[in-house]
Amino acid sequence: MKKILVLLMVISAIVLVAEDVTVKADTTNVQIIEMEVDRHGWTPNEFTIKVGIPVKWKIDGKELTYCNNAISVPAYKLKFDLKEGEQIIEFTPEKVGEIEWSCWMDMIPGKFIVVDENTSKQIEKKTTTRPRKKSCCSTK
Ligand SMILES: [Cu+2]
Repeated sequence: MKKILVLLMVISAIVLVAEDVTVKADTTNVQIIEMEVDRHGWTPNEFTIKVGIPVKWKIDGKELTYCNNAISVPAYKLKFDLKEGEQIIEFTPEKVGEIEWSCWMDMIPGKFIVVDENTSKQIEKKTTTRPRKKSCCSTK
């Protein structure tokens, strides 16, 4: 009898844990990406994100210049000023594909690669980045 009780407790504990995990997955349905900004540009400057899931874009402004002090993401109609220290920009990618963005003057490029979770395994992760134009932010 005791054994059965223990077994029941173990089973219910497992069920509880399993439920807890499900709830967590639902409430933390957000993807966080982190980026640093200095006079050389963005680090990293390319992010793979999942379609349909809200993104929190944590930006750490370490060294702002005339050039890198604002970011424009035309595809998302997003344009915002950067400030020293941390800030969080939120958006939700609605479509799969490559989203190119840059500093406000279109000099320092960055990219989001938006993937479908179900097909993301088939997409090769690119390690190459677009060449950076030197004229803009390396004067300091
Ligand atoms: Cu610029």
